[in-house]
Parts: sequence; structure tokens; C-alpha cells
Amino acid sequence: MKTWTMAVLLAVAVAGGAVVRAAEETAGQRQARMKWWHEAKFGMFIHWGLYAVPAGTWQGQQIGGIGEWIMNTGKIPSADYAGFAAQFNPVKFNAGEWVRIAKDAGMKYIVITSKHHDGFAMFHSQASPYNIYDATPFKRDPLKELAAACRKEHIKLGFYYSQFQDWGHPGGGIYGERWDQAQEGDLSGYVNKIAIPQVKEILSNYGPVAVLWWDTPGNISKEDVDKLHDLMKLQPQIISNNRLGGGYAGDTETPEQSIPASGYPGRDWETCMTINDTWGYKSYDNNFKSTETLLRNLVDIASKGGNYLLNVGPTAEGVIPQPEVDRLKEIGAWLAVNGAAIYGATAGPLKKAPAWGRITCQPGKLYLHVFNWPADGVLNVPMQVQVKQGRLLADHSRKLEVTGGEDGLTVHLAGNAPDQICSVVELNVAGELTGIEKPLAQNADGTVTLPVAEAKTGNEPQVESKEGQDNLGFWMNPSATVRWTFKVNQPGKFTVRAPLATVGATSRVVIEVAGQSLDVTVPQTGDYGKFQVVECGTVTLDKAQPYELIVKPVADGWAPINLRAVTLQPAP
Ligand code: H79
Repeated sequence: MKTWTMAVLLAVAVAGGAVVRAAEETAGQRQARMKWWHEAKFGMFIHWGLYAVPAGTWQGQQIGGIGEWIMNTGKIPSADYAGFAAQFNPVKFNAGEWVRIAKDAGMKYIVITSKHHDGFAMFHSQASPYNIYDATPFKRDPLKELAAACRKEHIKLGFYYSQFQDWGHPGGGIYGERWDQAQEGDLSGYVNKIAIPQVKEILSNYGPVAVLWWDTPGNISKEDVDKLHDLMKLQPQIISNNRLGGGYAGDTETPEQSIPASGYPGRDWETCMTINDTWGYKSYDNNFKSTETLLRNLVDIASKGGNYLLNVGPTAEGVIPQPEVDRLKEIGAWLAVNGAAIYGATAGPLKKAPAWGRITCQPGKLYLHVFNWPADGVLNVPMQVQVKQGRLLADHSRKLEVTGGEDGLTVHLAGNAPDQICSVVELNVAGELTGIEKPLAQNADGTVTLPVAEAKTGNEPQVESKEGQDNLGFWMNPSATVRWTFKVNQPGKFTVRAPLATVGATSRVVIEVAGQSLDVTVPQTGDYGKFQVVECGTVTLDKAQPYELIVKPVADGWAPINLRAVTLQPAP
């Protein structure tokens, strides 16, 4: 996790708690407002702006990081950056084609950058001439065209708007230092002269707006945030995210480039992610994720109850790069066969995903998404439920035998996997459904591993999964604790270790188990993603019985930490 992300989320978390519409909206009304979004599951994020012109290169230098940040990362003077507008003439832009690409991918909604941090509006704004209609040879309003194309094809359209960061107008917010005189000014002046009028425009001039995707809350005053918030009344059905600031929780959590290990119980959420390593187009970023990764991400997210907002970064000519289109097409082909297991599906019933894949639910149905087709054709599903029929979505004629036992259901998969990436088994089920989850226990060699994905944490901290490694982060609150229950059958003395990370200063926690308490100093590792295995001490667990282990911040000397696991190893 980047420190920066952490700071922004901290701003949200600290202010958090307020619920946007609690006063005006009943649970039933909210459910009705969110219905299309719950069914949609899969949307297209579009990052398109002036940054597509430099496309990652400035004065012959390739600028590192994400493409839409090039002005900031490359410290490009405002006048030079504004100069890109003269070269921005996306004559190949065809709104109908973009909508077709989204539709063919099986996506149900689009969220496009109406103005990113660079401050350049991608619509015809009256509030500032620094926009695609007034400042480029293009002289068209792509958001107007996209809104019309989406309406025609029944695709929902939402707008991203960077309310705080604006490097192109005086007074606009900046993460980091200003680098140009032209940026000098007062934040409230910018918010009232640019952000508020522009948000009013995008919510007034483009028909129904399905989503407002705020980004980077920053430190706009509460008074000004309230004004931004109240503009959403212009679109009473709009769905907004949690990045406005000012204590507004919004409708959705927005993990960026990561999939939370257990979703966000009690909250709607949407993972946004790039197909390569940039949001805005970079000519030389060819690090495209495979269709397998992207599709399994969609399934993983659906199995945890979330939505997937997958990004494309069109070029300055207005073209979505072909490698992105190719991958989206393949996902769409899979959804055309297996969509019943995704659209409108809810999270699977198990806390922990089975090793063979993922599970999603529909009323009366369970969908087994098989990533790893078992060689012996036998699939164990650790849950008890009455099964009326099992079949493959890819081939309805292949009926599958399903038997029940103490360890749960056994599905007999005759033949080969119909899909190398993910084959879906549909089970018609009846009655109560119970998961059979094995409690954490000692391994044969006596060690106990307590992974963060299996910890009880309450609402905070949260487990994220990155590159296959679970990581418990966003642990800002010193009164939050993390606990596990596990069974010991070989009692004895154990050495306790934990991979830990913190930045800035050391931090302190205590680990409590069986009435014993270990004082742990978390070393500075320099990065929340860089872990050091800390020797915490020894404990004695002298009975064959379940124990509870708790990790608790120490009030004095606590700083936010990240944790991967706690292990107990038999000590000599
Ligand atoms: O719009 C996309 C990003 O531009 C935006 N959110 C998504 C949806 C975003 N803003 N900030 N961040 C994401 C994270 C910022 C990371 C940073 Fe950096 C690390 C900013 C400064 C250090 C990356 C590396 C950008 C510049 C250098």
C-alpha cells in the first residue's frame, strides 16, 4: 500500500460515519436506487484527457508512473501542458464504437473522466475555457456524444470528476508541491469558481448521470464540500463513491488496483483497475494483464459481492488501444456463456474461497467457478445443501452427478474443462445452506499459521490482496484489534513471529494469548508493502483446546501498521 493512498483514505476514515442520504432515504428506496448497479457487476472506466497527447513522454524523456499524472510527475509548466491542447484533435473518436466495445465486453456501465487532476475538462464548460471544446481544434463535446450513444444502447453513463486536485487552475489542490506560479491561489476560490460550476454542468447538461466518481478528497473546507455534495440533488438517482470527503461515506467503497480479501461486509464496493499499468494512455506501456487474470478478477470480485470497474486509456486520436479491446472481447465472449453466474449474483457463502475457484449465488442457485479443473474430475464443495440438479453453463447437456457427505458436496465433473480460464457449474439448490469451515488448527509439525484473511477484525483494519499475498492494512484506529481462534492438539511452548511493516517511526502492539502478553516493537520498514518478520517472544499453550490470540495496538507509541500473519512455532 502506498503511503499516499493511505493518507487519502485516512481523510475519509477520520471524517467517516456520516451517511449521505440517511435522512431522506429508506432502506427500500436505497435498494431500488442501487438495483441496476448491483445487477451490473462490470463497468468500463475511461481515462481520457490531455495527457493522452504526451502519452508518457515529455521533452524526449519517458516519465515514470501513471500517464494521467505526467504533468505533476514531470513538473511540466502549466503553459507547456496547456500547449498540448493545440495538438489534441481526436478525429477517430466514435462514441458509438466505444459503447459497442463496452457492450461486447459484457459491461453495463461506463464512467469517464470529465476532468482529471490536470484540470482540463473533457466537455464544453462555461466555467473555464480550458476544455476540449474551446481549447482544441476538435471543437466537439465528447461527453455529449457519449451520453447519446449510451442512451441509445442502454448503457449507464457516469462521470469521474477530480474535485480537489486541479493543477491547471489557480488555487486548485495538488498532492505534493506546486511547481508553477500559475498554480498560486486559494483553494476555496478554485472550488467555487471551477469545481462547483463544472459539477453543476455535468449534472445538468448530459441527461441522466448514473454515477459521480469523485477522486482525491484533499482538504476542501467542510462548507465547500457540502456545496459539492448538495449538487448531487440535481440527479436524485445518482450513485456516488466514498471519495468526496467532508464526512460523506457515499454509496460505494473504492479499492484501487486491489481486491479486498473478504469484500466490505455491509457496504457496496467496486474495485477499479487498469488493464496495463496506467489509467491515462502511455504509448510504451505494454504490460497488459492477461485475459485470464482480468476474467478471474471479475469472478473473484463477484464472489465477494463487489463490482469491477475496468479501465481503458484511449489515445489522443480517440482510439481504445487494440490490446485492451482484444481482452475485453474475450471477457465478453465468456460472459455471453456464463453471465447467469455474474449479473445480479451475490457473494458466495464461504468465508474462504476453495482452492479450485470461486462461488457466486443467485436465488435457488449456486455457481461454482472452476479455475483449476481437478484431474480426477472430483470437486469438493465444503457446504451442506440439498442439490436438485447440476450442469455446466457451457454445455447444458452435460448433467453432473452431485453427492453429499460429511465434508460437503462432491460434484463429479465428467470430461474436460469447457473453459481453460473458468468453467462454471450451476447447481439448483433448495433449503438452508450451511458452509463447513474447518477451524484453524496446528499443522502436522505443530506450527500454527494465523493468516490475516481469517482474522476477525470488525470494520477496520481491512485485508487487501496484492499479487496473491494477503495484507492487513488501513489500520489507523488504535482501538481496533485483530483476533483469531485456533485449536491446539499438540500443546507446548511456541515462538511467536509476525511479518510487520510501518513507516515514519516504530510502532507498538501487544499480542495476547492464554493470559500471556508479548510486547512487540514494529520496526520501521520504510514502506507499508515492505515486511520484516518480527520475533515477538514465546508463549505456552499447555492444553489441547481452542485458544484466542489477539493483536492490540499500544496507546503510547502506536503508529499505523501493516500485518501479514502471526505464526506460532513449537519452541525447544
Ligand atoms: O484516476 C486514477 C488515478 O490517477 C487516481 N485515481 C485513479 C482512479 C489517483 N490519484 N492518485 N492516485 C491515484 C495514487 C497516487 C499515487 C501517487 Fe504518484 C504516488 C502520486 C504520487 C506518488 C504515481 C506515482 C503518480 C505519481 C507518481
